[in-house]
Amino acid sequence: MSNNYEILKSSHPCFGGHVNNAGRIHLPVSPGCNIACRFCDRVINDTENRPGVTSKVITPEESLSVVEKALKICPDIKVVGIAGPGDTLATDNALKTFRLVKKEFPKLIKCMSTNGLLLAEKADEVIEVGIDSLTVTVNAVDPSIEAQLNKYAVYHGKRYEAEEAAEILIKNQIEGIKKVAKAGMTVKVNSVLVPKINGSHIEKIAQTVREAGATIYNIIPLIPQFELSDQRAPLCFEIDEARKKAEKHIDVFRHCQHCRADAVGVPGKSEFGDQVYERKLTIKETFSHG
Ligand code: CLF
Ligand code: SF4
Repeated sequence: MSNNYEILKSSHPCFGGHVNNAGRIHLPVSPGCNIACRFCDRVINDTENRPGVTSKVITPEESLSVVEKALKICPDIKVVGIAGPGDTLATDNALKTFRLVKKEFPKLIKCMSTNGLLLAEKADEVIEVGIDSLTVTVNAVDPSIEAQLNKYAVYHGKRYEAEEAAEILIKNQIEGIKKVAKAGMTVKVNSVLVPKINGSHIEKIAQTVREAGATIYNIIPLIPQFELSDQRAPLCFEIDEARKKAEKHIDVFRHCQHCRADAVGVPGKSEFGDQVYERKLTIKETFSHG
């Protein structure tokens, strides 16, 4: 089935719509995570601008008034995205929120981001809810590389470590991408580029996810922190090289802005999160869209 990539290209800031100044609002409704990326600081705070960092988690019901308020402040918003601060499929909050948003704001594009651990088993529900664009963060397709990037996964109530966790994660990501792409959903894959760990593996990831049905690929430079604080961020030429290799297989998105999980506005151009969320809280929690 063909997907809606051509429509997203003009209206979704992360699928090409940045050229039209399309905006997005992130709803931080997903609190917990089921994996443990070694670069994930699991923080909720007011001061940092990093992917997935947020000030507080809101409920699916609260989301509606938040979207209404955001649209008044920033009419350029075309996309409602959920990208954390934890994983969107680890709890039911994200899908519940999208159901409510779909009813109240049928014209807004529904964009979800997940680590993919539960994507294969939740694919039918994701399809039924009518997500318009799905991002899966795939940092490796080889378990020995993934194990250096992710410490463990909690899957069906059991904790799996390192390579065993990586095998489950990768299998479910690829199977999940295949299922939703086959149903006509446009899938973007994000990879966090850690030069010394997956730097020479990017082309393989791009090729594998393209074969599974992904349409577009985004390379996010590592922000060295937490267990990967001793790793360095990629240099410009390394990002460029990785993009060129990926581009042999799949369209590449080059305008990622490392958004917070409660970002509001046109990425890289305007930010209204302070006004919309009245950021007040500083508490420890989880984060996502890494
Ligand atoms: Fe948000 Fe992500 Fe949807 Fe975009 S962000 S959930 S796909 S609407 Fe976009 Fe921000 Fe980069 Fe993400 S610029 S961090 S890729
Ligand atoms: Fe979970 Fe996202 Fe943090 Fe990874 S980066 S541990 S997927 S919240």
